[in-house]
Amino acid sequence: MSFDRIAIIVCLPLLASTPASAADITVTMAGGAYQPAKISAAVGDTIRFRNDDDADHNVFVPTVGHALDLGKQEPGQEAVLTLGKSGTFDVECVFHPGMLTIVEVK
Ligand SMILES: [Cu+2]
Repeated sequence: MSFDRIAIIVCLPLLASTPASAADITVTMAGGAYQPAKISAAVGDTIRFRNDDDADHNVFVPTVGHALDLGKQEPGQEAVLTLGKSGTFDVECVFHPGMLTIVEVK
């Protein structure tokens, strides 16, 4: 394999997944709450949900058109959500009723 080919393979994923203006937003999960409780973001941004707690948490979106479930985040783990389209949706934790953050994507 030539050096040219190696360079192309290394660079393509970076170009495809990281628009120059995309933001990387961190949301913490601790004490039975997401922080912040309301998030404004743009299409292409990523939200990093980080479990800073000593209990398991979850990222679950029930909102029609945005529904997803990122599974369980154990203490110290994080889940990354890339925002693919505009709209407003709720993020809930299936383990803790009332744990909520609202994401507005422009
Ligand atoms: Cu939780």
